[in-house]
Amino acid sequence: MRLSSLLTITGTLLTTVRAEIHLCNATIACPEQFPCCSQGGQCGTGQYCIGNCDPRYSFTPEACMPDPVCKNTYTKFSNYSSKILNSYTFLGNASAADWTYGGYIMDYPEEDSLVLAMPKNSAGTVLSSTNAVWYGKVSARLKTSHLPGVITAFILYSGVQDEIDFEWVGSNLTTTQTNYYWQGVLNYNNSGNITTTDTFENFHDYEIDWQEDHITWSVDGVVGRTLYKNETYNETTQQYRYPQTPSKVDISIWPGGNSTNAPGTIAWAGGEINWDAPDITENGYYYTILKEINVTCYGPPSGVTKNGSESYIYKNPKGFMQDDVAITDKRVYLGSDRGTGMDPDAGVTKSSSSSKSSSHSKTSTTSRNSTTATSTSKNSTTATSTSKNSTTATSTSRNATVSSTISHSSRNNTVTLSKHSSTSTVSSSTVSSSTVFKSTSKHVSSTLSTHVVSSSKSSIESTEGRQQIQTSTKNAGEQLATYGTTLQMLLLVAAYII
Ligand SMILES: *[C@@H]1O[C@H](CO)[C@@H](O)[C@H](O)[C@H]1NC(C)=O
Ligand SMILES: *[C@@H]1O[C@H](CO)[C@@H](O)[C@H](O)[C@H]1NC(C)=O
Ligand SMILES: *[C@@H]1O[C@H](CO)[C@@H](O)[C@H](O)[C@H]1NC(C)=O
Ligand SMILES: *[C@@H]1O[C@H](CO)[C@@H](O)[C@H](O)[C@H]1NC(C)=O
Ligand SMILES: *[C@@H]1O[C@H](CO)[C@@H](O)[C@H](O)[C@H]1NC(C)=O
Ligand SMILES: *[C@@H]1O[C@H](CO)[C@@H](O)[C@H](O)[C@H]1NC(C)=O
Ligand SMILES: *[C@@H]1O[C@H](CO)[C@@H](O)[C@H](O)[C@H]1NC(C)=O
Ligand SMILES: *[C@@H]1O[C@H](CO)[C@@H](O)[C@H](O)[C@H]1NC(C)=O
Ligand SMILES: *[C@@H]1O[C@H](CO)[C@@H](O)[C@H](O)[C@H]1NC(C)=O
Ligand SMILES: *[C@@H]1O[C@H](CO)[C@@H](O)[C@H](O)[C@H]1NC(C)=O
Ligand SMILES: *[C@@H]1O[C@H](CO)[C@@H](O)[C@H](O)[C@H]1NC(C)=O
Ligand SMILES: CC(=O)N[C@H]1CO[C@H](CO)[C@@H](O)[C@@H]1O
Repeated sequence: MRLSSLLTITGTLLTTVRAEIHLCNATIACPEQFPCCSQGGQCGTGQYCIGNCDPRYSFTPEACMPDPVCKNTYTKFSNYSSKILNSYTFLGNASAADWTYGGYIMDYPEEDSLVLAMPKNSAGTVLSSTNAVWYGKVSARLKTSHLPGVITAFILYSGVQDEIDFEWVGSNLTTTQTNYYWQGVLNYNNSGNITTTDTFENFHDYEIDWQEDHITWSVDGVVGRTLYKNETYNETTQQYRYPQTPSKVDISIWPGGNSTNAPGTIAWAGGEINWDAPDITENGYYYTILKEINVTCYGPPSGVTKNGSESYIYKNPKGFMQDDVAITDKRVYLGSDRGTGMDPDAGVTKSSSSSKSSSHSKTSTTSRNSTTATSTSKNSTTATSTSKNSTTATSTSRNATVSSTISHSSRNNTVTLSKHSSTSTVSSSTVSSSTVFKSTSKHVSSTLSTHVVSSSKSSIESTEGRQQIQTSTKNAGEQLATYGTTLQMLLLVAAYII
């Protein structure tokens, strides 16, 4: 029994213009104007073209920006939140940061850690590496979330939906689930369990050792599962259905048991989530505590096409297997949120750079005019200040009455960040409202705003259920077009496997 996938699709519609959504999937690629297909199955520019842009369903594979090559990192998340960039404004400059986030993060000095939070009714939080790994060893020291319906995940995930997973279901804290996917194809027999002591109470080291011919999943240095590539051969298609393409590292907390999810997902998640559990009423959120992540790169496979050393691309228009990947010096960042792999500097104003830091990647759900600030500093400012400024920018330029429909807040828009916030600042992704969350903790002065994560960078643990996703996205799109006012949409689509 196991999961699959969570997809958080979020978008902003900031105009009164009736909008049209372009969806993408195996049968429909994105149009030229919105060439990049996000994991949410939506077409857009900017953030849609970096991160986990899917080259298979984009206008052309080149619409997706190349992934920055693997980089050895040893990150201690102690007092680290200010170094993590907001994925909503991040345009791919991996030299600016090793990690981005969507959702809610805060420092937790007491345990020298970072809290990934999931306030009431929210989609949770995802932390993503800015560099890809193309074979390597990735380990994380963390305490998982707990209670039914609450999922913590640590995964490697590629644009074509190759995926290697650790997942924890909050209703069973002694089981660590492992799984893998090849190109998002469902397979009901790929999961496996590792038994440990309580994952909520204890820090454990979880390691994925991803090599060309095998993968091991380890807990505290003990291998709990091994998968050989040769076990994944499909006779019919004569393919190794083995994760084999450059992948980002994601750590996330998400509501598998949210009542709006598919019944099978809720069952897998251990039941419906209780949004009035003490975690919510006392802390203001469910949480995962992250202490450390190490990434150790292995070299690329022998025989790889190498025309540089900076980035990974797919060299064949139709092939997305190991042999289709090449290493180049192609640029990895966009000049603006209008940029795409075909024209990274589209939308960059020539004369001078604008000072606004607000950035909404352009999608087919937003009209041209909704992107007020065309420029985005390559190095986004720190998450906190970015969100503050963009809040201001957004709410002054628009009628930023945030609809209460997506208020993530618990009691009367107030989140009490009591447990983890003693001296920390709270960062959250951008933002259309500055008032949805206000910390009441005397130690936290910052405003915690609702988050809007571009769908290209949202809590992506996705693999399957594209059809469900398509359907839901379309409905949401219609809704947006109908309301036609400043409105944020947050849509969680989760799919499941029995
Ligand atoms: C981005 O950040 C990197 C490293 O912090 C720095 O070297 C580079 O100059 C910055 N670029 C811009 C445009 O600020
Ligand atoms: C969770 O379900 C509630 C309804 O119970 C809904 O309002 C909310 O949007 C859902 N959250 C997510 C992230 O799907
Ligand atoms: C990360 O690497 C450091 C240095 O080698 C090591 O001390 C630490 O235990 C590692 N952490 C994890 C989670 O693997
Ligand atoms: C957790 O899952 C394991 C493996 O399926 C099972 O043996 C164990 O009984 C479960 N524990 C609880 C508390 O459900
Ligand atoms: C793994 O454990 C979960 C309970 O935590 C159980 O439902 C599932 O069947 C187990 N999977 C396998 C492959 O044993
Ligand atoms: C797969 O490869 C491993 C290691 O090379 C070997 O031990 C195993 O027997 C092989 N399995 C199959 C099914 O070929
Ligand atoms: C092999 O691929 C075919 C075609 O996609 C599929 O129908 C079949 O189920 C696969 N076999 C296995 C063992 O996964
Ligand atoms: C954008 O705004 C300009 C001027 O404010 C207007 O002329 C134009 O029609 C608008 N375009 C869209 C797509 O709303
Ligand atoms: C936006 O605000 C202006 C002035 O406050 C008001 O006249 C207008 O009707 C509002 N538009 C919407 C869509 O709420
Ligand atoms: C918010 O709720 C708290 C307790 O739940 C209450 O004390 C406070 O007065 C409320 N504030 C507002 C503005 O309603
Ligand atoms: C792709 O999306 C279109 C339009 O939403 C839908 O008709 C079609 O069934 C989808 N195809 C797949 C394979 O999901
Ligand atoms: C670019 C920009 O407007 N930066 C401002 C962000 O907000 C802080 C204070 O909240 C200002 O000091 C910055 O100048």
